[in-house]
Amino acid sequence: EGYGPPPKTRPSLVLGRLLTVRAAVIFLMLVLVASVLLQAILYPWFGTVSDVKTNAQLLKGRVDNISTLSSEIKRNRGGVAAAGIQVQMVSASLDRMRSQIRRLETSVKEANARLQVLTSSWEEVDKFNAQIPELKRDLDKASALNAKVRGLQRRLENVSQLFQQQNDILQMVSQGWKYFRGNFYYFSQVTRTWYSAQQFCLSRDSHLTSVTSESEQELLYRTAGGLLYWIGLSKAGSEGYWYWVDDSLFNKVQSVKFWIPGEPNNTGNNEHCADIKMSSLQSRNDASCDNEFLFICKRPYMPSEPC
Ligand SMILES: [Ca+2]
Repeated sequence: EGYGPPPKTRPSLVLGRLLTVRAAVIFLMLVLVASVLLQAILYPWFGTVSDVKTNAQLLKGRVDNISTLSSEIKRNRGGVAAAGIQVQMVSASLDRMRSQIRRLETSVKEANARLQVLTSSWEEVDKFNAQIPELKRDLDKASALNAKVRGLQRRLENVSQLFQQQNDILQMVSQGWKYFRGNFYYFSQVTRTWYSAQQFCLSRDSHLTSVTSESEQELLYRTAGGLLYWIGLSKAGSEGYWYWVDDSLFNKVQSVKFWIPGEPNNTGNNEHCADIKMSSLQSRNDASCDNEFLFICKRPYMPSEPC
């Protein structure tokens, strides 16, 4: 208020202003006093106000906290959604695992059933194994028995063969044949020429008899009893060698003792067949083949196949 060109002041105005200042100072003083008084009176109130203030501050803090939480929640909402998807995925995985576990359980049950079957089979095998020694003993017994049976069978075959042999011999004997040391001999009832007699013998699967041992010679002359019988000895070829008609080997040295002394004399140069006529070891004579004499056929015994 003191600066600027000096106003053209009037004394009334200056006085007015002075009064206003004084009034203002007084008013201020009054306000000061009133405020002191009010403060004194309202002091307890201020305490309450300050509490309220404190409470308000606390509330504000909580509101702040809540807003912070809210923003955090907002931030986490995305995370929660992702977690939800993950939970769904985990749940699906769990479902798959459950079904896999069920399949595994089924497989395990099947395997158990098979195992039981195998176990029972194995028990069977064990039973068989336990029976093996007994079976082996039985087998040994059976094989011993089998050997016995084979032995008996062989004996039976032998017996059967003997029976067969006896049967063959009896059959031949019943037809008039004599059996001696593996040969049958037939002494005829009728007379024939040497050749005709040989033909008869052939028709009975035999030949006019050969004589290859002393015992055989003895059998023949004894059975002949001094009667004339053709035997299977004849001369062959221009040299006139004696031969057996049944192809036995002619033993010239051995046969010397079987001729009647002085024989063979080949009377009339026509005696080419031999007979026995004496009841002795020296019983053999040569005679004309056209003579009709009794005759002796000889057939080796051939065992027939067992029936
Ligand atoms: Ca003679």
